[in-house]
Amino acid sequence: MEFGRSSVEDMERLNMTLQELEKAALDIRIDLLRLCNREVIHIGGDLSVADIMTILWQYRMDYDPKCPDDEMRDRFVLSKGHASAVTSLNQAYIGCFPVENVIDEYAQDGGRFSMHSCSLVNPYVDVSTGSLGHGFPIACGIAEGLRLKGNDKSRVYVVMGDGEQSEGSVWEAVANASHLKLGNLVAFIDNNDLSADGRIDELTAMTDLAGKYAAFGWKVYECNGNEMSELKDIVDNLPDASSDKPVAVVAHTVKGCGVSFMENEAKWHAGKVTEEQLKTAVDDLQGRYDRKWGKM
Ligand SMILES: Cc1ncc(C[n+]2csc(CCOP(=O)(O)OP(=O)(O)O)c2C)c(N)n1
Repeated sequence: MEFGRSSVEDMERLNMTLQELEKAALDIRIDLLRLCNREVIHIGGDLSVADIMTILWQYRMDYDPKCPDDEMRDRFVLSKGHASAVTSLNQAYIGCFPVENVIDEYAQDGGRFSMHSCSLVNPYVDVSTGSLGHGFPIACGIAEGLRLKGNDKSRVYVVMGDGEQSEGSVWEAVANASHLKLGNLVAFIDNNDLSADGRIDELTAMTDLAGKYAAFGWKVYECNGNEMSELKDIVDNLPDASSDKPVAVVAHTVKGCGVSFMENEAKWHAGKVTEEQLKTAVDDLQGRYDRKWGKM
């Protein structure tokens, strides 16, 4: 594999250990911070969802960057489209393009890496997103389309935010996916308790998401979405794509996860870090990893 420091060949990928996955998530977070030193990015929600994105792109999804047109591959929809930086970096780590291209070109006019995921400029993006509440219904349509084509192998993975759950279109799709028995649909909800400008429980009534999805007939998992072992346990044991209940993973996360001055701070929904803040952030992230796995 040519690009990405944590890139692995397909056959090796499913043997990735927990430590390798956590190292991959550490590398992604550090690259996010490097990028955030150059450009304003949605850093809070990129950091909260980094473990979910790492396990999906670098471990779970059947996705060969050499064959993006393969009908039998898994599909991915970033419904919280503002987390495009963490998505592009993970795509880079599996070999879609060099990591440094993402760092250098993100948010540049005419570039492949826009502030919100865009399929017009990046061939590895299945659906353009950014307007919250749109990607998820489209993911349901793709899942139904796969069924109609007789494809009972591919899954559709979709990642949403918890603030996004206040969009009415989300709940139309939740009901419809259950009605259509879309067991090939796996929805991750990055439940970091914060929207762009405050706490979800103070802004809307969209709490107890696990209870809500279960009430609509979904198979629901709840976990710490910043704990790789819990995520791995879930993605290792998903029901078959041919099963009859859509799957929701309500992943409790921390906005700004891993960076002391960003954690649980709504003001870090989007922003840029100074050189000094970058150093503090990288020390925080590296220290967190070293305390768990020992110094590299
Ligand atoms: C329809 C729509 N309304 C408003 C916005 C502006 N907006 C961008 S991100 C965001 C907060 C979303 O919160 P959440 O889904 O929890 O994302 P996260 O905290 O994980 O970044 C909002 C309101 C938007 N992109 N689309």
